[in-house]
Amino acid sequence: MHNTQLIRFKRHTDEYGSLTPVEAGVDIPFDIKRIYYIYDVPPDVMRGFHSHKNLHQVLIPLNGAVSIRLKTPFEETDVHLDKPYEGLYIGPNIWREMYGFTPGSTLLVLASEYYDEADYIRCLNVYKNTYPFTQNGDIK
Ligand code: T46
Repeated sequence: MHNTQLIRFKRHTDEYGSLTPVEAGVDIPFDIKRIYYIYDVPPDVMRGFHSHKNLHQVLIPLNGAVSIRLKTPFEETDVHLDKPYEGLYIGPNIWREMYGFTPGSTLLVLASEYYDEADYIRCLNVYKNTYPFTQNGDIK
């Protein structure tokens, strides 16, 4: 989907296990100002339901799995994350909903900015009405 991308990181695997390095500006298309992680999510809980005005993020399922529903006023797609060597980049102006967290899963998020509630749009109608692009990607 527009303004989102699956990123595959390097994997160093041998008989002692696996290691995945993640470098800002190399594997991640922004400087990382904040990390947070989501865990202990009960079954059947959905999270998210918002978009961001300026924030860039990469979501990495460190263990377990989670599904992400991505929406714009014109597109919708679901991405299943279950590999610790794959991350989902989500740019600004994309609505996201997270669901299907497996028991014991941990979702790591790398973010381009410090936490700022003013950057969130948490109402789907406001999101749709203020979406800055037309269907063919031109600025409104
Ligand atoms: C996103 C998805 C993938 C903070 O105090 N600092 C933080 O850095 C964050 C991210 C959250 N919070 C507080 C705000 C709320 O009181 O933690 C509480 C839960 O946040 P929220 O309901 O926004 O969590 P999610 O899982 O719905 O969304 C989070 C991120 O907020 C959001 O940016 O894209 O994960």
